[in-house]
Amino acid sequence: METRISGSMFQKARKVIPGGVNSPVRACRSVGCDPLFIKRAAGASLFDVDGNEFLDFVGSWGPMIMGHAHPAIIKAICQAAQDGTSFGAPTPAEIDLASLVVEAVSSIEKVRFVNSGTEATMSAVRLARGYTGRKTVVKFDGCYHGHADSFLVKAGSGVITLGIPGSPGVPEDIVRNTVSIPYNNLDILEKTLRNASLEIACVIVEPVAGNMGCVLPAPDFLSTLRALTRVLGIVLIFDEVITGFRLSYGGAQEVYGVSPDLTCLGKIIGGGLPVGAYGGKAEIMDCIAPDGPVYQAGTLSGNPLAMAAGIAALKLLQKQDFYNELDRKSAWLAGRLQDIAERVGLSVQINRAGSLMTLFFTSEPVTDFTSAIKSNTDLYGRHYRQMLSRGIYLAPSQFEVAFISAAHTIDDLEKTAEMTEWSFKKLLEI
Ligand code: HOZ
Repeated sequence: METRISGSMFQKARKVIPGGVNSPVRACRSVGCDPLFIKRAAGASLFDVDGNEFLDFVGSWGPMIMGHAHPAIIKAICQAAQDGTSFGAPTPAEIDLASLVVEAVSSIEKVRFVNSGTEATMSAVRLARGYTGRKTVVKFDGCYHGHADSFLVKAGSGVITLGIPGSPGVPEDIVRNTVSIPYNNLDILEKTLRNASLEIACVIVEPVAGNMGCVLPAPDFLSTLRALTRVLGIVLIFDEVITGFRLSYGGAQEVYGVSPDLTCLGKIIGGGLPVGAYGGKAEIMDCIAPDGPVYQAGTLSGNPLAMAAGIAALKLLQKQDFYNELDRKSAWLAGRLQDIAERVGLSVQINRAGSLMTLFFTSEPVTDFTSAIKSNTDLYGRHYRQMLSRGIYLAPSQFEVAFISAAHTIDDLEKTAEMTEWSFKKLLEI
Protein backbone atom coordinates (compact mmCIF):
# COMPACT_ATOMS: atom_id res chain seq x y z
CA MET A 1 0.00 0.00 0.00
CA GLU A 2 1.45 3.40 -1.02
CA THR A 3 1.41 5.91 1.88
CA ARG A 4 4.10 8.35 0.76
CA ILE A 5 1.91 11.47 0.83
CA SER A 6 0.47 10.63 4.28
CA GLY A 7 4.03 10.01 5.49
CA SER A 8 5.27 13.39 4.34
CA MET A 9 2.18 15.15 5.72
CA PHE A 10 2.78 13.50 9.09
CA GLN A 11 6.36 14.84 9.14
CA LYS A 12 5.05 18.34 8.38
CA ALA A 13 2.26 18.01 10.95
CA ARG A 14 4.72 17.00 13.69
CA LYS A 15 6.51 20.32 13.28
CA VAL A 16 3.41 22.39 14.01
CA ILE A 17 1.04 20.11 15.98
CA PRO A 18 2.10 18.15 19.11
CA GLY A 19 2.63 14.55 18.01
CA GLY A 20 1.27 15.57 14.61
CA VAL A 21 -2.31 14.96 15.75
CA ASN A 22 -5.14 16.78 17.48
CA SER A 23 -6.16 13.77 19.60
CA PRO A 24 -3.57 11.23 20.83
CA VAL A 25 -5.04 7.85 19.74
CA ARG A 26 -4.96 9.05 16.12
CA ALA A 27 -1.15 8.99 16.18
CA CYS A 28 -1.47 5.16 15.91
CA ARG A 29 1.54 4.62 18.19
CA SER A 30 0.14 1.56 19.97
CA VAL A 31 -0.38 -0.23 16.64
CA GLY A 32 3.10 0.58 15.38
CA CYS A 33 2.45 2.73 12.34
CA ASP A 34 2.02 6.33 11.32
CA PRO A 35 -1.44 7.82 10.79
CA LEU A 36 -3.01 8.11 7.36
CA PHE A 37 -4.23 11.53 6.32
CA ILE A 38 -7.82 11.39 5.09
CA LYS A 39 -8.98 13.30 2.06
CA ARG A 40 -12.66 12.41 1.98
CA ALA A 41 -15.26 9.85 3.00
CA ALA A 42 -18.58 8.58 1.66
CA GLY A 43 -20.91 5.95 3.08
CA ALA A 44 -18.78 3.24 4.69
CA SER A 45 -15.60 4.24 2.84
CA LEU A 46 -12.65 6.45 3.68
CA PHE A 47 -10.19 7.69 1.05
CA ASP A 48 -6.69 8.82 2.09
CA VAL A 49 -4.47 11.41 0.45
CA ASP A 50 -2.51 8.67 -1.40
CA GLY A 51 -5.72 7.46 -3.06
CA ASN A 52 -6.22 4.30 -0.95
CA GLU A 53 -9.79 3.31 -0.11
CA PHE A 54 -10.75 1.70 3.21
CA LEU A 55 -13.87 0.19 4.72
CA ASP A 56 -14.23 2.32 7.82
CA PHE A 57 -15.05 0.89 11.27
CA VAL A 58 -14.05 4.01 13.21
CA GLY A 59 -16.85 6.20 11.89
CA SER A 60 -15.23 9.33 13.34
CA TRP A 61 -15.35 7.51 16.72
CA GLY A 62 -19.12 7.22 16.74
CA PRO A 63 -21.04 10.03 15.06
CA MET A 64 -21.27 8.37 11.63
CA ILE A 65 -24.08 5.94 12.38
CA MET A 66 -25.61 6.73 8.94
CA GLY A 67 -22.23 6.48 7.19
CA HIS A 68 -20.17 9.42 5.94
CA ALA A 69 -21.54 12.43 4.08
CA HIS A 70 -25.18 11.31 4.21
CA PRO A 71 -27.01 13.49 1.63
CA ALA A 72 -29.76 14.59 4.04
CA ILE A 73 -27.22 15.73 6.64
CA ILE A 74 -25.00 17.51 4.10
CA LYS A 75 -28.04 19.27 2.65
CA ALA A 76 -29.17 20.44 6.11
CA ILE A 77 -25.69 21.81 6.89
CA CYS A 78 -25.42 23.63 3.53
CA GLN A 79 -28.87 25.13 3.90
CA ALA A 80 -28.14 26.34 7.41
CA ALA A 81 -24.78 27.81 6.31
CA GLN A 82 -26.53 30.01 3.72
CA ASP A 83 -28.18 31.85 6.61
CA GLY A 84 -25.00 32.46 8.58
CA THR A 85 -22.72 30.23 10.62
CA SER A 86 -22.94 31.61 14.17
CA PHE A 87 -24.90 34.32 15.95
CA GLY A 88 -24.21 33.88 19.65
CA ALA A 89 -27.96 34.26 20.19
CA PRO A 90 -30.87 31.80 20.45
CA THR A 91 -32.14 30.17 17.23
CA PRO A 92 -35.27 28.10 16.46
CA ALA A 93 -33.13 25.05 15.60
CA GLU A 94 -31.97 24.80 19.23
CA ILE A 95 -35.58 24.31 20.36
CA ASP A 96 -36.10 21.70 17.64
CA LEU A 97 -33.04 19.63 18.57
CA ALA A 98 -33.73 20.00 22.31
CA SER A 99 -37.32 18.82 21.75
CA LEU A 100 -36.11 15.79 19.76
CA VAL A 101 -33.71 14.88 22.58
CA VAL A 102 -36.33 15.31 25.31
CA GLU A 103 -38.82 13.17 23.35
CA ALA A 104 -36.21 10.46 22.71
CA VAL A 105 -34.51 10.08 26.07
CA SER A 106 -37.06 9.44 28.79
CA SER A 107 -34.95 10.68 31.74
CA ILE A 108 -34.24 14.06 30.09
CA GLU A 109 -36.70 16.84 30.87
CA LYS A 110 -34.36 19.70 29.95
CA VAL A 111 -31.14 19.72 27.96
CA ARG A 112 -28.25 22.18 27.48
CA PHE A 113 -26.10 22.04 24.33
CA VAL A 114 -22.31 22.39 24.47
CA ASN A 115 -19.58 21.67 21.92
CA SER A 116 -18.15 18.27 22.87
CA GLY A 117 -18.61 15.24 25.06
CA THR A 118 -15.85 16.50 27.36
CA GLU A 119 -17.71 19.75 27.92
CA ALA A 120 -20.90 17.80 28.62
CA THR A 121 -19.38 15.53 31.29
CA MET A 122 -17.37 18.34 32.87
CA SER A 123 -20.49 20.53 33.11
CA ALA A 124 -22.67 17.67 34.41
CA VAL A 125 -20.22 17.02 37.26
CA ARG A 126 -20.10 20.69 38.19
CA LEU A 127 -23.88 20.72 38.20
CA ALA A 128 -24.03 17.60 40.40
CA ARG A 129 -21.59 19.19 42.85
CA GLY A 130 -23.54 22.45 42.87
CA TYR A 131 -26.86 20.66 43.34
CA THR A 132 -25.72 18.36 46.17
CA GLY A 133 -23.18 20.68 47.83
CA ARG A 134 -20.81 17.68 47.96
CA LYS A 135 -17.39 17.27 46.37
CA THR A 136 -16.48 13.69 45.41
CA VAL A 137 -16.92 12.14 41.98
CA VAL A 138 -17.02 8.35 41.72
CA LYS A 139 -16.04 6.87 38.35
CA PHE A 140 -15.06 3.42 37.11
CA ASP A 141 -11.59 2.19 36.12
CA GLY A 142 -11.21 2.13 32.34
CA CYS A 143 -14.23 4.36 31.67
CA TYR A 144 -13.37 7.55 29.82
CA HIS A 145 -15.42 10.71 30.14
CA GLY A 146 -13.32 13.13 28.14
CA HIS A 147 -10.23 14.92 29.29
CA ALA A 148 -11.43 17.22 32.08
CA ASP A 149 -9.20 17.04 35.18
CA SER A 150 -11.47 14.89 37.37
CA PHE A 151 -11.79 12.13 34.80
CA LEU A 152 -8.17 11.29 34.00
CA VAL A 153 -7.72 9.09 37.06
CA LYS A 154 -7.48 5.45 35.81
CA ALA A 155 -9.14 6.50 32.55
CA GLY A 156 -9.71 4.53 29.35
CA SER A 157 -9.25 5.50 25.67
CA GLY A 158 -5.90 7.20 24.93
CA VAL A 159 -4.94 7.12 28.61
CA ILE A 160 -4.85 3.26 28.64
CA THR A 161 -3.66 3.08 25.05
CA LEU A 162 -0.55 5.12 25.79
CA GLY A 163 -0.15 3.52 29.25
CA ILE A 164 -0.37 6.88 31.04
CA PRO A 165 -1.35 6.34 34.72
CA GLY A 166 -3.09 9.72 35.04
CA SER A 167 -1.82 13.07 33.82
CA PRO A 168 0.69 15.64 34.98
CA GLY A 169 -1.15 18.94 35.18
CA VAL A 170 -4.05 17.48 37.17
CA PRO A 171 -3.72 18.93 40.69
CA GLU A 172 -3.52 16.56 43.68
CA ASP A 173 -6.66 18.13 45.15
CA ILE A 174 -8.66 17.14 42.10
CA VAL A 175 -7.29 13.59 42.21
CA ARG A 176 -8.27 13.41 45.90
CA ASN A 177 -11.84 14.29 44.99
CA THR A 178 -12.11 11.53 42.36
CA VAL A 179 -12.58 7.92 43.43
CA SER A 180 -12.20 5.29 40.72
CA ILE A 181 -13.50 1.77 41.38
CA PRO A 182 -13.73 -1.42 39.28
CA TYR A 183 -16.53 -1.65 36.69
CA ASN A 184 -19.08 -4.41 37.38
CA ASN A 185 -18.00 -5.02 40.99
CA LEU A 186 -21.12 -4.72 43.15
CA ASP A 187 -19.40 -5.26 46.53
CA ILE A 188 -16.86 -2.49 46.06
CA LEU A 189 -19.57 -0.27 44.61
CA GLU A 190 -21.81 -0.64 47.65
CA LYS A 191 -18.97 -0.17 50.17
CA THR A 192 -17.74 2.95 48.38
CA LEU A 193 -21.12 4.60 48.00
CA ARG A 194 -22.07 3.91 51.64
CA ASN A 195 -18.88 5.58 52.90
CA ALA A 196 -20.38 8.85 54.16
CA SER A 197 -16.96 10.41 54.80
CA LEU A 198 -16.40 10.58 51.03
CA GLU A 199 -19.21 13.14 50.58
CA ILE A 200 -20.11 11.80 47.14
CA ALA A 201 -21.81 14.26 44.78
CA CYS A 202 -22.18 11.93 41.81
CA VAL A 203 -21.36 8.66 40.15
CA ILE A 204 -20.55 8.88 36.45
CA VAL A 205 -20.61 5.74 34.32
CA GLU A 206 -20.60 4.60 30.73
CA PRO A 207 -23.66 2.28 30.84
CA VAL A 208 -21.86 0.17 28.25
CA ALA A 209 -18.15 0.94 28.46
CA GLY A 210 -16.67 1.89 25.10
CA ASN A 211 -13.26 3.22 26.01
CA MET A 212 -11.52 0.10 27.37
CA GLY A 213 -12.88 -1.70 24.36
CA CYS A 214 -16.53 -2.68 24.54
CA VAL A 215 -17.41 -3.96 28.04
CA LEU A 216 -21.00 -4.77 28.89
CA PRO A 217 -22.59 -4.08 32.27
CA ALA A 218 -23.04 -7.25 34.36
CA PRO A 219 -26.67 -8.16 35.13
CA ASP A 220 -27.81 -5.95 38.06
CA PHE A 221 -24.80 -3.59 37.81
CA LEU A 222 -26.76 -0.61 36.49
CA SER A 223 -29.93 -1.32 38.49
CA THR A 224 -27.93 -1.68 41.74
CA LEU A 225 -26.09 1.54 40.94
CA ARG A 226 -29.43 3.27 40.44
CA ALA A 227 -30.97 1.89 43.63
CA LEU A 228 -27.97 2.82 45.79
CA THR A 229 -27.53 6.34 44.39
CA ARG A 230 -31.25 7.02 44.82
CA VAL A 231 -31.26 5.97 48.48
CA LEU A 232 -28.06 7.88 49.24
CA GLY A 233 -29.04 11.11 47.43
CA ILE A 234 -26.12 10.81 44.99
CA VAL A 235 -26.61 12.14 41.45
CA LEU A 236 -26.31 9.33 38.88
CA ILE A 237 -24.82 10.48 35.58
CA PHE A 238 -24.89 8.23 32.51
CA ASP A 239 -22.21 9.15 30.00
CA GLU A 240 -24.05 8.22 26.81
CA VAL A 241 -21.71 10.13 24.51
CA ILE A 242 -21.05 6.85 22.68
CA THR A 243 -24.21 4.85 23.48
CA GLY A 244 -26.77 7.67 23.07
CA PHE A 245 -28.79 7.23 19.86
CA ARG A 246 -26.42 4.31 19.12
CA LEU A 247 -27.79 1.33 21.06
CA SER A 248 -31.37 2.51 20.53
CA TYR A 249 -33.11 5.81 19.89
CA GLY A 250 -33.48 6.21 23.66
CA GLY A 251 -29.88 5.15 24.36
CA ALA A 252 -28.49 2.51 26.73
CA GLN A 253 -30.89 3.66 29.43
CA GLU A 254 -33.80 2.52 27.26
CA VAL A 255 -32.13 -0.82 26.50
CA TYR A 256 -31.31 -1.58 30.17
CA GLY A 257 -34.41 0.11 31.66
CA VAL A 258 -32.42 2.23 34.12
CA SER A 259 -33.09 5.94 34.42
CA PRO A 260 -30.20 8.23 35.50
CA ASP A 261 -30.59 11.74 36.96
CA LEU A 262 -28.36 13.31 34.31
CA THR A 263 -27.26 12.10 30.87
CA CYS A 264 -24.33 13.30 28.76
CA LEU A 265 -24.61 13.09 25.00
CA GLY A 266 -22.37 13.89 22.04
CA LYS A 267 -21.22 12.35 18.77
CA ILE A 268 -24.45 11.23 16.99
CA ILE A 269 -26.53 14.22 18.17
CA GLY A 270 -24.21 16.47 16.15
CA GLY A 271 -24.56 14.46 12.95
CA GLY A 272 -20.77 14.74 12.52
CA LEU A 273 -20.42 18.36 13.67
CA PRO A 274 -19.14 19.25 17.15
CA VAL A 275 -22.06 18.97 19.60
CA GLY A 276 -22.30 17.76 23.17
CA ALA A 277 -25.25 17.98 25.53
CA TYR A 278 -26.17 17.30 29.11
CA GLY A 279 -29.69 16.95 30.35
CA GLY A 280 -31.91 15.40 32.95
CA LYS A 281 -34.43 16.16 35.67
CA ALA A 282 -35.73 19.73 35.49
CA GLU A 283 -35.17 20.15 39.23
CA ILE A 284 -31.43 19.61 38.72
CA MET A 285 -31.09 21.34 35.33
CA ASP A 286 -32.77 24.47 36.72
CA CYS A 287 -29.69 24.98 38.93
CA ILE A 288 -27.76 26.06 35.80
CA ALA A 289 -27.25 29.77 35.12
CA PRO A 290 -29.20 31.96 34.41
CA ASP A 291 -32.01 30.20 36.35
CA GLY A 292 -29.61 28.95 39.01
CA PRO A 293 -26.10 29.63 40.32
CA VAL A 294 -24.11 26.85 38.57
CA TYR A 295 -22.21 28.52 35.74
CA GLN A 296 -21.65 27.12 32.27
CA ALA A 297 -21.53 28.97 28.94
CA GLY A 298 -20.15 28.82 25.40
CA THR A 299 -19.77 31.12 22.38
CA LEU A 300 -20.49 28.35 19.86
CA SER A 301 -22.97 26.38 22.01
CA GLY A 302 -26.13 25.61 20.03
CA ASN A 303 -24.32 26.53 16.81
CA PRO A 304 -26.84 26.67 13.93
CA LEU A 305 -24.89 24.37 11.57
CA ALA A 306 -24.37 21.80 14.30
CA MET A 307 -28.05 21.97 15.31
CA ALA A 308 -29.14 21.49 11.69
CA ALA A 309 -26.85 18.46 11.29
CA GLY A 310 -28.10 16.97 14.56
CA ILE A 311 -31.77 17.42 13.65
CA ALA A 312 -31.23 15.80 10.25
CA ALA A 313 -29.35 12.88 11.83
CA LEU A 314 -31.97 12.21 14.49
CA LYS A 315 -34.78 12.29 11.95
CA LEU A 316 -32.99 9.63 9.90
CA LEU A 317 -32.75 7.44 12.99
CA GLN A 318 -36.53 7.50 13.45
CA LYS A 319 -36.91 5.18 10.47
CA GLN A 320 -38.96 2.07 11.30
CA ASP A 321 -36.79 -0.90 12.25
CA PHE A 322 -33.53 1.13 11.98
CA TYR A 323 -31.97 -0.22 15.18
CA ASN A 324 -33.15 -3.83 14.66
CA GLU A 325 -31.58 -3.85 11.22
CA LEU A 326 -28.28 -2.42 12.52
CA ASP A 327 -28.29 -4.93 15.37
CA ARG A 328 -28.93 -7.85 13.00
CA LYS A 329 -26.02 -6.86 10.79
CA SER A 330 -23.71 -6.38 13.76
CA ALA A 331 -24.72 -9.73 15.28
CA TRP A 332 -24.06 -11.38 11.93
CA LEU A 333 -20.51 -9.95 11.81
CA ALA A 334 -19.78 -10.88 15.44
CA GLY A 335 -21.02 -14.43 14.79
CA ARG A 336 -18.86 -14.78 11.66
CA LEU A 337 -15.75 -13.53 13.49
CA GLN A 338 -16.41 -15.92 16.39
CA ASP A 339 -16.76 -18.88 14.00
CA ILE A 340 -13.56 -17.91 12.19
CA ALA A 341 -11.59 -17.60 15.44
CA GLU A 342 -12.79 -21.06 16.54
CA ARG A 343 -12.10 -22.62 13.15
CA VAL A 344 -8.54 -21.30 12.90
CA GLY A 345 -7.86 -21.90 16.61
CA LEU A 346 -7.19 -18.33 17.77
CA SER A 347 -8.33 -17.44 21.27
CA VAL A 348 -10.21 -14.12 21.23
CA GLN A 349 -13.15 -12.53 23.02
CA ILE A 350 -15.80 -10.69 21.05
CA ASN A 351 -17.79 -8.23 23.16
CA ARG A 352 -20.73 -6.59 21.44
CA ALA A 353 -23.58 -4.26 22.34
CA GLY A 354 -25.69 -3.42 19.29
CA SER A 355 -23.43 -1.85 16.68
CA LEU A 356 -20.47 -1.46 19.09
CA MET A 357 -17.98 -4.29 19.10
CA THR A 358 -14.44 -5.15 20.26
CA LEU A 359 -12.35 -8.16 19.41
CA PHE A 360 -9.98 -8.66 22.35
CA PHE A 361 -6.87 -10.78 21.88
CA THR A 362 -7.22 -12.69 25.14
CA SER A 363 -8.60 -16.06 26.19
CA GLU A 364 -10.38 -14.74 29.32
CA PRO A 365 -13.77 -12.97 29.30
CA VAL A 366 -13.38 -9.18 29.38
CA THR A 367 -15.62 -7.67 32.06
CA ASP A 368 -13.58 -4.77 33.43
CA PHE A 369 -10.34 -2.82 33.16
CA THR A 370 -8.21 -5.58 34.76
CA SER A 371 -9.38 -8.19 32.28
CA ALA A 372 -9.24 -5.76 29.32
CA ILE A 373 -5.58 -4.96 29.87
CA LYS A 374 -4.68 -8.67 29.80
CA SER A 375 -5.22 -8.49 26.02
CA ASN A 376 -2.22 -9.04 23.81
CA THR A 377 -1.75 -5.57 22.37
CA ASP A 378 1.17 -6.65 20.15
CA LEU A 379 -1.12 -9.13 18.44
CA TYR A 380 -3.78 -6.43 18.08
CA GLY A 381 -1.16 -4.16 16.47
CA ARG A 382 -0.21 -6.82 13.94
CA HIS A 383 -3.87 -7.56 13.21
CA TYR A 384 -4.53 -3.82 12.76
CA ARG A 385 -1.66 -3.41 10.28
CA GLN A 386 -2.64 -6.52 8.33
CA MET A 387 -6.28 -5.45 8.08
CA LEU A 388 -5.24 -1.94 7.02
CA SER A 389 -3.07 -3.40 4.26
CA ARG A 390 -6.21 -5.17 2.96
CA GLY A 391 -8.39 -2.06 3.07
CA ILE A 392 -10.08 -2.44 6.48
CA TYR A 393 -9.75 0.58 8.76
CA LEU A 394 -10.07 -0.43 12.43
CA ALA A 395 -9.54 1.64 15.58
CA PRO A 396 -5.80 2.10 16.12
CA SER A 397 -6.00 0.73 19.68
CA GLN A 398 -7.13 -2.50 21.35
CA PHE A 399 -9.06 -0.36 23.85
CA GLU A 400 -11.59 1.24 21.52
CA VAL A 401 -14.68 -0.11 19.77
CA ALA A 402 -15.56 -0.87 16.16
CA PHE A 403 -18.56 1.19 15.03
CA ILE A 404 -20.87 -0.47 12.51
CA SER A 405 -23.04 1.90 10.50
CA ALA A 406 -26.17 1.79 8.40
CA ALA A 407 -23.91 2.27 5.38
CA HIS A 408 -22.09 -1.06 5.88
CA THR A 409 -23.62 -3.62 3.55
CA ILE A 410 -23.60 -7.36 4.12
CA ASP A 411 -21.02 -7.55 1.30
CA ASP A 412 -18.81 -5.09 3.23
CA LEU A 413 -19.15 -7.20 6.36
CA GLU A 414 -18.47 -10.41 4.43
CA LYS A 415 -15.31 -8.84 3.00
CA THR A 416 -14.30 -7.80 6.54
CA ALA A 417 -14.85 -11.39 7.75
CA GLU A 418 -12.74 -12.80 4.89
CA MET A 419 -9.90 -10.40 5.63
CA THR A 420 -10.13 -11.22 9.33
CA GLU A 421 -9.77 -14.93 8.54
CA TRP A 422 -6.69 -14.18 6.41
CA SER A 423 -5.23 -11.98 9.18
CA PHE A 424 -5.91 -14.53 11.96
CA LYS A 425 -4.20 -17.27 9.95
CA LYS A 426 -1.21 -15.02 9.38
CA LEU A 427 -1.01 -14.23 13.09
CA LEU A 428 -0.83 -17.96 13.80
CA GLU A 429 1.99 -18.54 11.28
CA ILE A 430 4.66 -17.09 13.59
N1 HOZ B 1 -11.55 9.65 22.67
C1 HOZ B 1 -11.80 9.09 21.39
C2 HOZ B 1 -11.93 7.64 21.42
N2 HOZ B 1 -12.67 7.07 22.46
C3 HOZ B 1 -10.73 9.42 20.42
C4 HOZ B 1 -11.07 10.63 19.72
C5 HOZ B 1 -10.20 10.96 18.53
O1 HOZ B 1 -9.03 10.64 18.49
O2 HOZ B 1 -10.72 11.53 17.64
